Amino acid sequence: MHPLAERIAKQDIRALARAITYVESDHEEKLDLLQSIYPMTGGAHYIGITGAPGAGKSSLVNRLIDFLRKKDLLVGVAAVDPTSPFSGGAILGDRVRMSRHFTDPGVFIRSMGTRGSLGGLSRTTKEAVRLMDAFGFDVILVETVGVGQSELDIMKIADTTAVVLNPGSGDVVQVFKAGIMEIADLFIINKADLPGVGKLNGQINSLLDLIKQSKPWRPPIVRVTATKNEGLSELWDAVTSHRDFLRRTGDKEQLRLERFKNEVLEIVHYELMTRLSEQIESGEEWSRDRAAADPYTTAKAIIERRLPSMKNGVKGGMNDG
Ligand SMILES: Nc1nc2c(ncn2[C@@H]2O[C@H](COP(=O)(O)OP(=O)(O)O)[C@@H](O)[C@H]2O)c(=O)[nH]1
Ligand SMILES: [Mg+2]
Repeated sequence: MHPLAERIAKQDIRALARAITYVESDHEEKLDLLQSIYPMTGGAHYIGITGAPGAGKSSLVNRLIDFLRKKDLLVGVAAVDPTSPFSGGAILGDRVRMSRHFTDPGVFIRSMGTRGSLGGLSRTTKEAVRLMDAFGFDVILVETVGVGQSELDIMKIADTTAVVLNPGSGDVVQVFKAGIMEIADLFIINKADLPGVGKLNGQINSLLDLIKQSKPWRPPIVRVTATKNEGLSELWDAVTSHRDFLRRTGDKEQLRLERFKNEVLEIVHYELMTRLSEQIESGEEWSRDRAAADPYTTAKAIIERRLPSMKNGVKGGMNDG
């Protein structure tokens, strides 16, 4: 077992932080480490929280941490929102708001994405969440801005995906266009202290009628005012109902299997691409085929030459266990 994995198993928080740095920096022992911690995962419930910048995701996460800590649950947070107060692009007020959690050993907050990672933000985040799961957090919150494909990809790891909307903002249309509606398990109308809650509720319901007809789970809509700490228990009830639904219907297994498959593909894709890109950039691969003069022929030649050896091409330790 990787020594960091052993320390993570003993709930050594410094080891967890170090391990996430390994993941972010594509450390050469990263795959060994992830392989070691994999059997320790599966205990946490992953909650993705997505929504436009300013929707109140960080405020909500902050309140949820308090709420869950009162239930004695261990909470891990991965913040992918570059503007989130956890990530350093922060406004002072938010930092102060968050800071009390830093002294609580039952809370671990890590911001992702400010560092560039070769593996891409979504992969790095998944791996960080895995590490937190192995550590033994009961609930892992992933905050992300719902804007691009990588955010959508991040949400695919969540057991429960919550989409945060605000009354009077019109962002429900954006959410619909971006395909986020389909992945939502739960809608949070945050800033329910503002006018237009009923209207937004109606809009969400109409859009749900359009897309969700065949699904057995209809995403509930909960109203929250994060700044006043209102609606948190309703929100948690909705999350636990969804969790129970997943367990009852076996969808959780299905989800994990689906995830497993996607992850294998991602790892294979990434490992092959990195190796091949290195060779191509150093001229090892493509210079041999340069005479072919067009990129298609050259690419084809490279693929044809590489394919037979692919089964031996993945970094050590990946295919022996
Ligand atoms: N009126 C109102 N404002 C809120 C509420 N929740 C958050 N805000 C404010 O919305 C702004 C953006 O919040 P933040 O949590 O940083 O949003 P994020 O970008 O989605 O993480 C901040 O000024 C918050 O104080 C709420 O329930 N009601
Ligand atoms: Mg934020």
